[in-house]
Amino acid sequence: MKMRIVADSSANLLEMKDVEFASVPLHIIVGERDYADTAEIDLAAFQQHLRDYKGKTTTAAPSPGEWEEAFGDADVIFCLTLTGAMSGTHNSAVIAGESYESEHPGAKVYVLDSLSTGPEIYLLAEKTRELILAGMEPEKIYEEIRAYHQTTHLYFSLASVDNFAKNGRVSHVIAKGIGLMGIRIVGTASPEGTLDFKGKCRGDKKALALILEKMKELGYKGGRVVIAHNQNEEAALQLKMRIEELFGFFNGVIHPERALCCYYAEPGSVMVGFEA
Ligand code: X90
Repeated sequence: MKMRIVADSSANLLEMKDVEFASVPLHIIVGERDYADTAEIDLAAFQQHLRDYKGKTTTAAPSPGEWEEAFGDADVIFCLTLTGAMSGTHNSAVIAGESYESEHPGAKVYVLDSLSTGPEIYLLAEKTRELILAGMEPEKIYEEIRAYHQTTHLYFSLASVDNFAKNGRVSHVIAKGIGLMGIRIVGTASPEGTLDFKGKCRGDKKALALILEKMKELGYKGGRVVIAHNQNEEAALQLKMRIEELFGFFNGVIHPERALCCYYAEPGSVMVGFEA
């Protein structure tokens, strides 16, 4: 039985060892240009274009066809998506799953709404991989992933929410004043899969301290951590150091965001997924 993990590009994940994996790109539209968020994208040039471009920019979910193509010829697909409360990506995956199952009798597509994005999807993908490699049955794997999902969280520190506001995903009132003088907005993914702002901080140091405080409040005890950043490896490393100080080790990974996350979590931002 051929099993495959498929996640959208908001997971900042391009490949996985020892299992079948595919990433499905969201799209970022800057003027005439449609950037598909794949491994081929030149992130530096993309971000430069975003900075320079003064007109309207937007994003788009992958089409059901793009999802289906990524399913390949697998018998069982674990499909992990960006929150359906903020994007059509999840819906598109559900449609693709139904179509794939009807075209491939016996095949099964499990579509899980992460109600989150980025590092939290990354954690779910890692867990799915672990369960596949352990030789578990698909139905049991899906059950375990859903149970694991109850223990994972996302926190973030954003340097600006302009692109959220421009695309009608947060109000202009909230957006105002952020992005000025090193103000960071700290927030989390709500249980419904929407942005839940927890506080404004001056500078990374305070933002990271607030994130760490929230992590401990939620019961973080040194579990797996995934940190994604947009041109702010320094903040990611600071958080890693603070976790090491507290727990004696850092069980995690740090990586740059891919294009979709870079668009919304603008330069200076940090996203943290963790188990509690
Ligand atoms: O066009 C589309 O369908 C894509 C819309 C995507 C909206 C969410 C992107 C989030 C990127 C930003 C920081 C964390 C947000 C947490 C949301 C629950 C990352």
